[in-house]
Amino acid sequence: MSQQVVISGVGVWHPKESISNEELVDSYNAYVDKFNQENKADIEAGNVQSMPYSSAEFIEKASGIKSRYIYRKEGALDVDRMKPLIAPRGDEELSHQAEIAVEAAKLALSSANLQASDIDAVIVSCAYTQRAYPAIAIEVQEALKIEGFGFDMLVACSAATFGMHRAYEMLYAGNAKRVLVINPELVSPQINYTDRDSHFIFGDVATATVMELSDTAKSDHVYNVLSTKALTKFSNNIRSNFGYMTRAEDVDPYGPDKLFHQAGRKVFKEVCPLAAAHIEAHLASHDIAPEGVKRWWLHQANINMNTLICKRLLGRDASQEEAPIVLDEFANTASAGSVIAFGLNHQDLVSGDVGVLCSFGAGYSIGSLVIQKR
Ligand code: CO8
Repeated sequence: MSQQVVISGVGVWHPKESISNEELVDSYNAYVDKFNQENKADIEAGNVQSMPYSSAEFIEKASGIKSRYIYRKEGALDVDRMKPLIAPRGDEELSHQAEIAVEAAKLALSSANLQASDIDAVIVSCAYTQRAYPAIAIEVQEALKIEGFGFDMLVACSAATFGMHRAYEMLYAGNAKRVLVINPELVSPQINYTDRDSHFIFGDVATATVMELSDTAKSDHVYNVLSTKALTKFSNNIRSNFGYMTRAEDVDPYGPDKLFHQAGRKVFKEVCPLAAAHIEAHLASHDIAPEGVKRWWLHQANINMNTLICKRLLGRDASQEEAPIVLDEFANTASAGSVIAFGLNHQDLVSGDVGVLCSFGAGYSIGSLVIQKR
């Protein structure tokens, strides 16, 4: 193969507002007090279960998360609301999700030393899109004045890596010359802030990468994509059932089962070995041993998962330099986590250094790219 697909730019955008564990827990616990007080008689009669308190110490210990960014903080901590308050926008205005996608895209373009007019394909890949159509990618195309084509794709936690996989194939097929892969993870509207098992997990962010062929790439930090590898295996352990069918089903479209929910412990136990085996096999296809990897840009769901996966691969703990953790600041940002880790920790590698970018989670879905600094 004479041509080489590369990642030539990356952008990480986050909202200004954030919520610390302490703020989140104070609000949740106040909600619990209110709920338990309002349902006192039913709780005492055994008809309703009392709600338990959350704890900032638990959250940090169980997940490594200390804070999370949020697109609109107003409303999310209000015990009478418990969801962000986001003003609706008309059809003639830029949608919220396209707006944050454009922010990340501009950062990625600038890091690739390119203009929007250099791009000829846009993939918006993330855990949710705010509507079915027209595609957010096509709205972004219009906002940035990009000729060519665009489409949306959803693969939950692996949307970003799977989107990069599609870009890789499109470039090798000659169907596009430069592709913007954007991950506007505007997840806060789907978080159940009244569920202590999951209220702390997610944060809002938008990431983007530029992928092109090596001979056109002119940025300071170009990464050759040696190959891509994907795996999916159906699991009900992470679900979000909100969707267009609810109108016909006569059910509450915003009930707890319609929002994000999971069996976190099961996910942890099942996904860690799957991810470690997947990465090991991907590296083996290049005759690269895990010790030969300079940096691990892993999915950011839980610090303990990343520790375990690295230990399985390396037989020892990985340092923060080897496997950077960003979820303390960002929390789980659905598919964007590994791209944030890459975006904030890739400039110091030298020519020839190899790294692994890998997502794992809902689906289950695992997506990896073995990349090498040019
Ligand atoms: N405060 C205090 N106690 C708590 C809290 C809390 N907030 N939450 C749970 N507890 C309690 C539990 O009830 C349990 O009590 P008991 O022992 O009495 O039953 C105890 O603490 C221990 O609970 P767990 O066993 O659940 O605790 P874990 O150590 O397993 O930690 C985690 C829970 C952090 C959820 C952990 O299991 C985990 O991270 N698992 C992996 C999950 C994962 O990777 N999920 C993928 C997420 S999906 C994704 O990334 C993208 C999806 C799309 C995004 C959509 C966004 C809206």
